[in-house]
Amino acid sequence: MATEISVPDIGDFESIEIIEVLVKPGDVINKNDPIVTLESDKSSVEVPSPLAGKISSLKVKIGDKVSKGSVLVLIEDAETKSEQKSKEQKKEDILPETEKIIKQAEQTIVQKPKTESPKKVYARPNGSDIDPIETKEWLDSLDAVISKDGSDRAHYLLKKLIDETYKEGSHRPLTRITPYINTIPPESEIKSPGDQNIERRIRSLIRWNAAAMVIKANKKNPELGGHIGTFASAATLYDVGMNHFWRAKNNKFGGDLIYFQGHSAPGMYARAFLEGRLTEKQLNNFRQEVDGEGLSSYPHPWLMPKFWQFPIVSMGLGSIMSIYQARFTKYLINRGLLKDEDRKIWTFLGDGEMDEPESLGAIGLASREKLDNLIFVINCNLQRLDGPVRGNGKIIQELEGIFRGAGWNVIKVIWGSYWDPLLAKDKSGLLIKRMNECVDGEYQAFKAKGGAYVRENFFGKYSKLKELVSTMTDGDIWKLNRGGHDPHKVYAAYDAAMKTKGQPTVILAKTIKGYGMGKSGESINITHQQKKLGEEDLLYYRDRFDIPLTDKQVKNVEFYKPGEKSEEIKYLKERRMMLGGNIPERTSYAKPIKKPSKDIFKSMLKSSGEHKMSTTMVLVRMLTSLLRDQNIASKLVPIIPDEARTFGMEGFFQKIGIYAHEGQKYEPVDSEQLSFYREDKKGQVLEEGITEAGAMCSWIAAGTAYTNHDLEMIPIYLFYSMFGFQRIMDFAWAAGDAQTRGFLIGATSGKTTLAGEGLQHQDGHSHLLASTIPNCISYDPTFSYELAIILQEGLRRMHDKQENIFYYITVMNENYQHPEMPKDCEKGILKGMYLFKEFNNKGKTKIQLLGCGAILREIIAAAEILSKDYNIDSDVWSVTSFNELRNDGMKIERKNLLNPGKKPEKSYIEKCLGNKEGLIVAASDYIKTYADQIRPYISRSFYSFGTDGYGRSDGRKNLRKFFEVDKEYIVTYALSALAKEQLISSKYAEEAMKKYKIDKDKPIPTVL
Ligand SMILES: Cc1ncc(C[n+]2csc(CCOP(=O)(O)OP(=O)(O)O)c2C)c(N)n1
Ligand SMILES: [Mg+2]
Repeated sequence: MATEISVPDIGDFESIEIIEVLVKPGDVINKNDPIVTLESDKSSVEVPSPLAGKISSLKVKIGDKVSKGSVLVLIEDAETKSEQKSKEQKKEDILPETEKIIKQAEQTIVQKPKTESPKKVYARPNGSDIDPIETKEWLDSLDAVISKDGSDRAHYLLKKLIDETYKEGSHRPLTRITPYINTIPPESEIKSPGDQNIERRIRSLIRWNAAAMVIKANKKNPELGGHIGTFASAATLYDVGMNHFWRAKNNKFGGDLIYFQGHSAPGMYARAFLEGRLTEKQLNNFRQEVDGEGLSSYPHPWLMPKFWQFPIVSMGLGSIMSIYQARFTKYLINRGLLKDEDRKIWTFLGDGEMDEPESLGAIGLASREKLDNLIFVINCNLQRLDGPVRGNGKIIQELEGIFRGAGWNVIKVIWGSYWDPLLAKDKSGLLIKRMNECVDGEYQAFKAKGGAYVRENFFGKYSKLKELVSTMTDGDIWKLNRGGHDPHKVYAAYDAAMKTKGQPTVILAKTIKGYGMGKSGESINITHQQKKLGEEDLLYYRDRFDIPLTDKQVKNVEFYKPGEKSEEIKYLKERRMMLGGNIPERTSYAKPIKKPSKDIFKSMLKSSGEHKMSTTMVLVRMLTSLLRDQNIASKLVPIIPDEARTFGMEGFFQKIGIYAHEGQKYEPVDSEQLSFYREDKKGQVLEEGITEAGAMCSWIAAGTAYTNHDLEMIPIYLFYSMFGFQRIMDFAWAAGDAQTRGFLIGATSGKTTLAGEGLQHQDGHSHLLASTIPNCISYDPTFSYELAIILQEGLRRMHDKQENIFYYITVMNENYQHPEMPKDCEKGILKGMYLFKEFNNKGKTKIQLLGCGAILREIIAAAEILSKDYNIDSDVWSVTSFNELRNDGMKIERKNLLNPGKKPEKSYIEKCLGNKEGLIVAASDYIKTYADQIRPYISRSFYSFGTDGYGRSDGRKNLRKFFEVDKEYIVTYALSALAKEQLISSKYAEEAMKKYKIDKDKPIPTVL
């Protein structure tokens, strides 16, 4: 007797979408087995069956919207079931030949639709096929279409059908995820041409040497650390790429770019050792870099500049950096600067790493810009550092949904070839059902606990599945491999990824963390940090991978490298030769960009007269001049995250165009205007939208094009100074490691100079952040000529002389007049300070006044007051960089300390101030620590002022008063400091305080 199972009371929800149908007609289910999954905007929920029985028909499909009372399935309940049981009983008595005949006969019988009216119950719903015959007809038609016209035609028809149903009011039956099986069916797999035996042997040797390297280092010194489990899980993923796909850079081809997962570095070293690119001594010095000839813990181009290309290990950065790398490669191609050779960018990521916002933050851009030159390989070993990535869910399914939703081509490589016959044999669909229902926490345990456990806990859930593996031993079950460890499956996935057009591809490869490590590490929670293996485990590892080492050699953790003439070494080298050379390898053949002629910024060295300008405008003007320089024009890459108008750069839109891979498909709303929003396939401006991280990644890609594309480019990224280093410090650090060349411009900088914007916008410390990066040179200039000299020198050093440094320069939005450049100050501008003006004509007392950025003008004004009102002389120094002064001071101090017997050398700051009279007062628009940096190199009284504390919104005048860096405070503090030194009476300072209404009792700004 059939019973209707319908949607039970589900609270306030109405019209909820079915996202999964978990049963089909003919399924025999138990009470509480899930029938469908419903998803509202708040949650998703499975609807379990209130009855045991056989599903006779399915009334819903994926995408349907249901409410309380909607019928889901018809089920033949227990009564029917007992009838069925007795039938089955009878069936067993029939001879096999007869059974065959009956089966054939049954297939030809068209079942009559049931006429009895079903019993209606509110129930835990189910889902099934309401008309299996009709379904079969459709499926047969589909089969016919596929075999006649191919799967593209089938897809077209399906899409048409979906669109039609949508028009008729039904909702698109769209799911974000596919079943938990491989995306590529076995019959569509392209087979690897490789010799699997040799490749396995090579892989085993790499595995061994990688693990041995970590173990040896830690035997020597347990402080050194390292990882075995990560590479162990990823070895096949790398090997298939190295043997068959990754083409190296050479004189005929630009080379694929591979972003290796940072902590799988031991595997790359182990391969390079077999290739003869690294010596045993270097391997012995893994993570011991100080004395040279050591190997970096992770990929650090700064430390291994001929080997590593991409600094990866801070989780998440690899993902977004490679997306922008792929995008920048297309930019260069579209602009006609680079040949299109179908080069690919491959990025290896951990599944745990995908939690980082940076990992997923730019995947939309990758599909929007159709980056089919980009392939992600996510090693889904289901574990991160502490434990499972998604113990209660399935990371592969989650990532599939996310990437598919973002428009990526997703290839799941879940099961290895040993599963294929089982999947083919299982006609009940139960195997896939079981695969779908297990969570990652269970999958992890399956691999940690052995074949018998898998039989009981995976297959054992359903008797039919248990039956399916009944002829297999526990050992056979244990060998049922995961896709990411199967070179055939990995090859097929890589091949498909290489051929994908119009979309980026992500390969989700399921692997086992600590693969091969046995009880000591395989699939257990502590695997990540396992850096030692006991003797027994080592012997197990040797045996598991057939490493030809004696027990004694194993106990000594010796490396193993077969002779040069061995099959393995010959094969390995031959494969790389066929693919054009070594990977990874870092080289550069970029031609330098000739520095611009000296007079390109001539007008900027002159006084601006009455004309007032901000340094931002000065910079934009200089960039415009550079766009007229033949050598430079095409190489400039202006990068702006949706702030061009703030910085007055909208003129660039029309002039050089905004890069848009599809050109401009619309008439811009402002097309009548001069600076209209012009998008162009050959556009030069990278208008990034609101993503400082993305903009920074573009800057890194452009600033390392000299090595990745052998093209020297000049990236200049202008950001809102507060949203610069503070926001993307980790990228800036990686940029230094990658030896990025280019300009970072902190626009609207200074805590009191950016007025109304307030606390979150006012930058008082970016220079200090910049100072922490060893190869970053930073300046806080005030006048147009300073900026001109600095920019010219930057171009010369970075792009003509090709020094591996980058520049951070702050510019402001305060308009003022710019004086003519004083004589002979170029060197000083670059070294960090020069004498701007002397006030020498008045009295006996003198002081040294140091100012930078916006506050230099307050210092100049203070000097005038001191001279005019108090007869105090001063030397006014423009400090373009306290950071540079400190660097020089540090260097000279160190040299002097190391040469105690020699005449001490003078630091630059001592050379400037040594013969000058008077105490020193310094002020900047940054926190005091900025100017304080030079204190150790000064042997005189030194007072520094700055803008410590939270910013707030107000006008510049009020802000400078609040932070005590305006001319009146500087005058008052200078007078007070002179009084303290007993050079003048204290009354002057007291008078000044009255005159300028300075409140002694006002709390220090840091507490306000
Ligand atoms: C930004 C950042 N945070 C933390 C770490 C420390 N860390 C290194 S590896 C790791 C776990 C990585 O797990 P997963 O991404 O799954 O990689 P697997 O080793 O499993 O392949 C963590 C937390 C890091 N390197 N970077
Ligand atoms: Mg992982």
